[in-house]
Amino acid sequence: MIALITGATSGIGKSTAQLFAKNGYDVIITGRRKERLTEVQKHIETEFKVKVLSLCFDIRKQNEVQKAIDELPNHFKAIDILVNNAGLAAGLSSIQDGNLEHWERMIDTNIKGLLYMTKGISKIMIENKKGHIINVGSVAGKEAYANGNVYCATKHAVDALNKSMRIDLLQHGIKVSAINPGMVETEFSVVRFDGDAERAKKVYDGLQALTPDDIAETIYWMASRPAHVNINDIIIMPTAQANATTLIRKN
Ligand code: NDP
Ligand code: 8X3
Repeated sequence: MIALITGATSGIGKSTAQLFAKNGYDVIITGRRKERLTEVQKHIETEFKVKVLSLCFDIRKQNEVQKAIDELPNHFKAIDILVNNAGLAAGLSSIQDGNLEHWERMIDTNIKGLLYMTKGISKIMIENKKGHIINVGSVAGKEAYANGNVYCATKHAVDALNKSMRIDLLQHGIKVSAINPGMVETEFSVVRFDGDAERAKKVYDGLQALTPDDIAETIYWMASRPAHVNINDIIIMPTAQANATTLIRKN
């Protein structure tokens, strides 16, 4: 069995790749940071004794995505699971003050990157007559919150694409699912705040956020349902978070 996880150099993607490997899957891991990919690959190979293929590319670049897909070695073409995880938030500004580079980065990664991967891999899945695509959305794809504007829009797009690709791929027997998490403590907020680790830490102050392992376990559970069962959509939150903006902090 083979699982391809995008954005596996950190956070949710890294935990998910490790959990699939722990369960015997050979894994394809992707990301832009070469050393991180090598580190994750070595760890998985040593710990779980499965085959790992690292693909270093920027998901925003359609030519790089397609090249990586076209050059997949035969063994790794039999992809059972695609986890469309690579993504980010950049900034948290009101619409009139938005930073255009942030907007382009989120749209190009969260929507266009996911589309490039899905187009290439779904074709392979159709040829193989099997497959399951799991899209990592967000509570931001279910609700809009102040200053979340473009990030929320990209994750609403993921929500729409999740529903739509499920319809398109139904006739081919390809499952399509989404997981939409609330706060997960990863590098997400450091990236959102352009490397400001102090500000990022405050996001999780006084509450127990979800861990990347919590999300990986749920993704693996979705992927391991019987053939006749598909989980369309999950919203998963920390117990201390009722919705995108209603939280209980201890301090
Ligand atoms: P991290 O920042 O820890 O991980 C993001 C991953 O995406 C990294 O592996 C990064 O790899 C990859 N990535 C980002 N941009 C690109 C790019 N242009 N090309 C290739 N890979 C890219 O964050 P999370 O693990 O938290 O985020 C994973 C997903 O979960 C995202 O889609 C995010 O929106 C979603 N999410 C996160 C939540 C949270 O609270 N943390 C809540 C809800 C959803 P590299 O930098 O090496 O390229
Ligand atoms: C990440 C969670 O609440 O910052 O998708 O949008 S949130």
